[in-house]
Amino acid sequence: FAGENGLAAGSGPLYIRLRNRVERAISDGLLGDGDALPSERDIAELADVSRVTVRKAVQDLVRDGVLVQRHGSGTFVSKPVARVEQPLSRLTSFTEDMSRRGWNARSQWLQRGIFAPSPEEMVALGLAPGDEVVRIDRLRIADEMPLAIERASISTQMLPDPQKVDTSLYAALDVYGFRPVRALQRISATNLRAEDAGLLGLEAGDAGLRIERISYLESGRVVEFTRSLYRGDAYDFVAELTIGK
Ligand code: 16G
Repeated sequence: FAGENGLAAGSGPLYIRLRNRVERAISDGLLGDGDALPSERDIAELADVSRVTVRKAVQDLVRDGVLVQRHGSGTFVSKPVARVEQPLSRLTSFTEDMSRRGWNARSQWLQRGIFAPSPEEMVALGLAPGDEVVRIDRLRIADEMPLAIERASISTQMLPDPQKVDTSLYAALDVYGFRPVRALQRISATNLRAEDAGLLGLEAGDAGLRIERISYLESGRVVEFTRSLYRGDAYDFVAELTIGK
């Protein structure tokens, strides 16, 4: 940050000169995507400016999205987030969506097993007392970027063995002949809680999309009840609109 002659040699406000210096360090590759910035005190010493000047330059770069500040851990160069444009009218699986884009889909398991259903699951899946439910909770990851947390509930009548789910839930359901053909989906805005944000690589309070999907078989029976949290900074849900007749 010091440069050959320090910042004093340039013209214009000091914090702007420091800001430009940081941007140059990024464009020259001295600081890469996701790299941590030195501490405020170290930058002040290196560039021979006050900490107030450093704070102003950093604030400016955070406001413009060049840097991100994480409480307790420091300031980092922003990583560009690839946005996913997801059509709202087609019933597809995460694995299919990602492979269509040439991305590699994988999941981190949060929970997988057979449980007594909650009242919410009983109503959504139309279960009777004594029925059991398979829960498949996963962090969905594409090309090593976490995109969504999905908590799927399926009746054991349609998915008797949760271990059969490898990469794709829909592929596993297909094996049993229970591929969904129609779904209802509700999308609402939410501020992520710390634990969910942590899994998604975000900060508590960041924007998320809460998505509830209920999928149906050709026969009209419900096959899947899934509650998801998608990253607000990574998803655009798009739909074609037509005028009513
Ligand atoms: C999609 C669905 C999810 C479904 C999953 C199956 C939403 C918004 N989307 O992500 O309901 O369970 O696909 O994907 O809920 P898979 O076959 O790759 O496991």
